[in-house]
Amino acid sequence: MHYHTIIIGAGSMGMPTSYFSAKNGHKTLLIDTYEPPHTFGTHHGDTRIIRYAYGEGAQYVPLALRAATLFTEAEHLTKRKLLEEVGVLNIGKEDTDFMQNVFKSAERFQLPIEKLSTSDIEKRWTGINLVHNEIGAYEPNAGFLHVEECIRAYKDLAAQEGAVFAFNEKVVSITEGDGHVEVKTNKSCYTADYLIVTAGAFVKELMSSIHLPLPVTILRKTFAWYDSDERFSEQNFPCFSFELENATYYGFPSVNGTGLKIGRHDGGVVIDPNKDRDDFNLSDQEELDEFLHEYMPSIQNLKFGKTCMYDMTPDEDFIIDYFPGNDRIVLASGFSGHGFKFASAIGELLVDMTNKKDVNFDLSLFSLERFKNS
Ligand code: PYC
Repeated sequence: MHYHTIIIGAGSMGMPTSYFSAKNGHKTLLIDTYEPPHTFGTHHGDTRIIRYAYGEGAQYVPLALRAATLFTEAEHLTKRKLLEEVGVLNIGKEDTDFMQNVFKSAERFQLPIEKLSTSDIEKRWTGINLVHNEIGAYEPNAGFLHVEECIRAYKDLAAQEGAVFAFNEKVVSITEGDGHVEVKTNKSCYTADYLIVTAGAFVKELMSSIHLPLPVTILRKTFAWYDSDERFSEQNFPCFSFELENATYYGFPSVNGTGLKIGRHDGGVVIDPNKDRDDFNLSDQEELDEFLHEYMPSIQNLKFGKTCMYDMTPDEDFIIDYFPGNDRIVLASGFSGHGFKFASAIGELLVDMTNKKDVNFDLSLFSLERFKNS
């Protein structure tokens, strides 16, 4: 069977990509080893932060703003609630690159941001205890996305636009043909004019099968929910990140009484994504407890923890590029634990890339070229 576009990987990035491709009138096939939403990739765990005054660099801001517009559009089209504007509070020492970048991003793009002192923060959110002279950057219109709902919304939209799903099919080979690309799965063989690979943690093995080694490391990560009182509810508490001297933590208010959710962004253990991950364990909990003990001391009782995966690049910037020497293949990978918020905009731009349309974003940060000498 021949398609205009085949997308491998129906998770965070692939699902919206299939919608934008089909909406463009392209005969679109979306392949995944499982049927999303599921817990085998990088799109589970209820919530992901969406923020615009970007501490990782101002180059991300237009992409984040476009993503919010598209998620909101998808909300209206599907009547599913995707984005909650509960605010995001970034906390750290004023002189860190991250905090400086948050303020620079806000200034450059005229984003609403409040600069808060230690005592401002402690008075406003009495569950927080700051001990090292940290300051805050509060972005009131940022918040979080309901992850699985986002996947369901784009799955519905893609189906409505006529995208074909090949779920529960595992890709076994990709072959570059003359003017086309061939994809074999354990069940069938497909060809297409264009291939978009959004295979998350499985990208590395797929790309190495067509001789493109990627500097992407797959890490086991953990996050957990804790009992929390009304001060930490989504009505009263924002999403947060703490950029500490030796660690970065992030978290979410208690959504519908589920409890405060927290995770550690840095660190993690290298794993094989094809093997079962170790369950959330005591040492995972200790890492979170240590942070909570110091910064949110009233939070003490773990409810439950989960594990997930990050596909990390060495510089934590994404990979969004054409396959070297073949612009029929587009690659989006290495989202390094902070990609979900951009998923809708990335879906749209990947389709623009296959259409050879001018992409409205500066993608130089995401090029494969940057790894050339490493
Ligand atoms: O993008 O805010 C974020 C984030 C924090 C941890 C993982 N992602």
